[in-house]
Amino acid sequence: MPEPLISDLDAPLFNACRLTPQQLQAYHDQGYLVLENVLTAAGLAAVRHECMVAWEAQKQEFDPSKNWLHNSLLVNIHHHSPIVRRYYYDGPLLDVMGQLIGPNIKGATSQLTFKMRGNTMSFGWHQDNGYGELDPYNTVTTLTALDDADEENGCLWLIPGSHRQGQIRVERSPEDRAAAKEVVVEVDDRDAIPMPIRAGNVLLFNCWMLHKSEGNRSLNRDRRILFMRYADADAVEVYNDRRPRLGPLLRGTTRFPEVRAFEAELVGRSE
Ligand SMILES: O=C(O)CCC(=O)C(=O)O
Repeated sequence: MPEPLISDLDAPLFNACRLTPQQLQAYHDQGYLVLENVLTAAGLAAVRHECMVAWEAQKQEFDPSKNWLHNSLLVNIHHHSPIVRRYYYDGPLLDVMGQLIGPNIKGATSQLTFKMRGNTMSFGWHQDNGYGELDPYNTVTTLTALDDADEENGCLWLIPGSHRQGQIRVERSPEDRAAAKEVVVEVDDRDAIPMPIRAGNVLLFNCWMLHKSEGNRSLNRDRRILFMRYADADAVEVYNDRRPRLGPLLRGTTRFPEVRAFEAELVGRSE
């Protein structure tokens, strides 16, 4: 059962964010950043609650014979949770995306990536742009921790500075894509570091950052993450004849009418 939601309905859910010049420099040098307390305590409780209602309605127990899509992902979570939708469309991360991407921003992905206790499946080293190459190459992945995560319960690992290698192309057939087959990159991981994170904090990284995670080996702690990816509003799918990635236009403008129209009614924009 999802935890009951006991909260002050007027309490703020999110804290405003703006990167300092030092944080911007660190992002460009190292390819990642951690932002603290982006969700308030009330926001964390509310997001967790709505995500668990959706998760429990749609997902079954961990099944080692099935793939990560079945066991760990719930896509388009913003369709199921009004609070996630607010956070994805117009939360404090949008100001940060303005600093990292520019004035024209669309949502590229929203999903839960959950490793509940007992889910011992790992994700191999990959770049998020390896799962679907978007151009321009300034797409940002944001991972909002809904639990404290560490090595025991399957926190992320990354290789600081690895984004400087640029796009690593791994052959993927249309069948691989349709089957959501994992993309695993061979890497020299001597400089890899675990990224423990506190619930309510956000890890964000560049689309070329090499990252992975191990299984959740804890017997009593889940590892729940809200994954949201943002792109330039004109970003195209290189693997798809450079057609525009369809995603909600969240800031500014785009040259693609189909992006302007995408989820316009949900965003609250009239076309
Ligand atoms: O949820 C995880 O452990 C890995 C998530 C990840 O690497 C991704 O979704 O790109």
